[in-house]
Amino acid sequence: MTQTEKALSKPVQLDIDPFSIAALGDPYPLYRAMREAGPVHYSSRYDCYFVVRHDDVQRVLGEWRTFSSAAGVGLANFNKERPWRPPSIVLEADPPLHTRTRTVLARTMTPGVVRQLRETFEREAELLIDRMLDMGAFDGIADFAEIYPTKVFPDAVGLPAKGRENLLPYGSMVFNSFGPRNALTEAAFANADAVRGWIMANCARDALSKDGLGAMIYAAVDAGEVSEDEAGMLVRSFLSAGVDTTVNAFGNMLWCLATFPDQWRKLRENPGLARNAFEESLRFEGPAQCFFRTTMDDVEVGGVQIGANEKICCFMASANRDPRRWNNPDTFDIERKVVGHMGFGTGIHGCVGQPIARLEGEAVFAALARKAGTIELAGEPVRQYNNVLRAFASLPVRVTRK
Ligand code: 4IA
Repeated sequence: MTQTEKALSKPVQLDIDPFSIAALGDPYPLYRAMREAGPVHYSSRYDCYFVVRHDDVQRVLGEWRTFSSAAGVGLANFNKERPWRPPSIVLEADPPLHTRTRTVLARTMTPGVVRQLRETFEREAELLIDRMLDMGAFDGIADFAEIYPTKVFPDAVGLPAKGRENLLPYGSMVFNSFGPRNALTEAAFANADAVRGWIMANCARDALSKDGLGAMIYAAVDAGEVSEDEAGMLVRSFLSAGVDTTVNAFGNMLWCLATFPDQWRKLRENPGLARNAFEESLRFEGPAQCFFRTTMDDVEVGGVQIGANEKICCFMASANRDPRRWNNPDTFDIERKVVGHMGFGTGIHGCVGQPIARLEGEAVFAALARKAGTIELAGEPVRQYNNVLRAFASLPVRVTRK
């Protein structure tokens, strides 16, 4: 027996369903059990491997040649089944296509662009927080988390105001589709044709303002970097990835602040911690729990041999709680050194919108820290179940002014 043969072991057979309602409601005990049982798990239910430890997740997401995104980053293998929509030309793509499209997207998120957006984002954040403080008691989802990201980012993109109620239903379709076809996916597609129709119509050059991030994408057509159709697809990426993610990041962060009063006190006393606090919430309760890759070859992961054209699910949210990487991983600590968290993913597909997500989070939670005195839950939070997003349907909260 050679060294490598000796080192190889079988994946742990997984009979728990991480996409069941019970697991989605409280995934962290399952992640811990999986991390402790072994680095790689095989689910015969889904014919898919699960990777749960920080170093393995980092490696799989890092080695894009071996672990491809082009066959989809959900459970569906586009080599075997038809995707529900034309694949994203940035998310569901490998280099060189991915490199070209990402470059165009990234240009709309530079520090210079963020500097220009900051004033508006901060003004809107103040208005939002004043409204919440006037209400006193409110729903942290409908009255808070869903309000700001469905306004400031679409405004920045240059999307018309009419029909924006389609954004969240579309996000629900996109994110549920990364998981298995189950009752959640079914429900998300209830009004699919109308929702998809509005999204596609509003990705067109003529639908968008002349001075937004959308127009910057279309400027890349004029410069010969992408085609007109590709530009529409990249605007679709903005609308797919840029709203539900921040909405649920806001809801989860608010839940953290209402649930851990010592951390809220620290933030209130030092609003300058808002940026790191938001980051810590992405480690601790990140909206994007997991994404998949497809193996391009026979490969070994965590001592387990995996064949070609197999799906691997990387649980970033488990990596974010791995005690091999983090001290007290189950503690929400807004002063933690949180670099290396995977709430934005990692590697070449790491969130391209993160400068804008951070701007939104910092603007809103710094304004909250400056203006609010107390934050507490005013009732039982209700979960929103989604195959890959950690989310609340409602979050009753009470706040007072400083
Ligand atoms: C796209 C992973 C998630 C945030 C995401 C969803 C959709 C797209 C990109 C990223 O449509 O390009």
